[in-house]
Amino acid sequence: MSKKLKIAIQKSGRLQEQSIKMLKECGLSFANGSSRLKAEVDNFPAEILFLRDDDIPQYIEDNVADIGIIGENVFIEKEKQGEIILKLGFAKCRLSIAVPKSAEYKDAGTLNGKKIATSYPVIVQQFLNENNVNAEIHEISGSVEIAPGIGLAEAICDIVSTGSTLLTNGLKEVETIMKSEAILVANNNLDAESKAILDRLVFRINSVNAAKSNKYLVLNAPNNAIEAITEVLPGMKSPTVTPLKEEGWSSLHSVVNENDFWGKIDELKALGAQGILVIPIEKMIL
Ligand code: PRT
Ligand code: ZN
Repeated sequence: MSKKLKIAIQKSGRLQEQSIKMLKECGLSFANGSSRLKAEVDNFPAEILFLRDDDIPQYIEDNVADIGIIGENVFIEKEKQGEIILKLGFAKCRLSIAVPKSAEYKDAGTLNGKKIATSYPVIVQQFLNENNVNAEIHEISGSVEIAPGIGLAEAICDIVSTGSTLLTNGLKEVETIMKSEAILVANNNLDAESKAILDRLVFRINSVNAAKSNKYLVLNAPNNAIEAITEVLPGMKSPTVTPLKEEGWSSLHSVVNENDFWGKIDELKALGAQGILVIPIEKMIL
């Protein structure tokens, strides 16, 4: 039997839906019922393991899984063997220190002698060491934000996304100690066959992500503007130019990055482009 790459993803929670979506966009076909632990992939040499996110780093270290999708915060906190292969761009958040709204806070030194409640003792300790702060870490596994209110700690360190949880609990964010997003992690010692399958998967993820950040652009332009428009549109190579039936006019096809998209459109219009169409790209093979 040929080798299968064992891919661990979160069984349920914030990472689950987008992890599944990304693998499916990469063409992997598998069943994803919430009650299952494992699913075979029909059309790619892989199987999916559905696990608690906190357990994934250990499973990767123990070779139960070869790769996994988890929050960078969890990967750093668990201090397990493994290599970050890719940042995946979803589940973005930050790990921050927060204190009661009324508390005075100047800098990290303010935390000296204080008690900090968190589910991330390793990351918080690193932060304290870097800042030469001596504080007591109180590890709790959930509802960290209520700790100051019930007298358990003077500060907390927790994941923040919109900030509304802190706000409703009368807390203010005073330090961001790490930024996080979903990452693809792999065991450091994959054999050659598994590594080759991983490379195929990474190639597909990159193609899917490149497609998401680029748009296919079609426009009409007078022939005397083609030169100037080509300067604005680098495209994957150079734009495709085809003549229109109307004398002196051409159609140009190109790819533009979403980051500078509106800026490009303004420039193109100013150069005489008309009938501009913007079309999503499904996959972009780099
Ligand atoms: O059951 P399992 O152990 O698998 O899941 P879990 O409950 O441990 O994790 P889950 O699903 O809540 O989060 C998984 C990962 O998503 C985290 O490790 C982060 O990398 C990432 N992530 C992104 C977040 C958030 N955004 C987030 N907002 N994880 C948690 N939160 C929580 C946070 O703990 C706080 O309670 O949301 C609240 C803050 O949100 P705002 O929007 O009010 O600031
Ligand atoms: Zn968890």
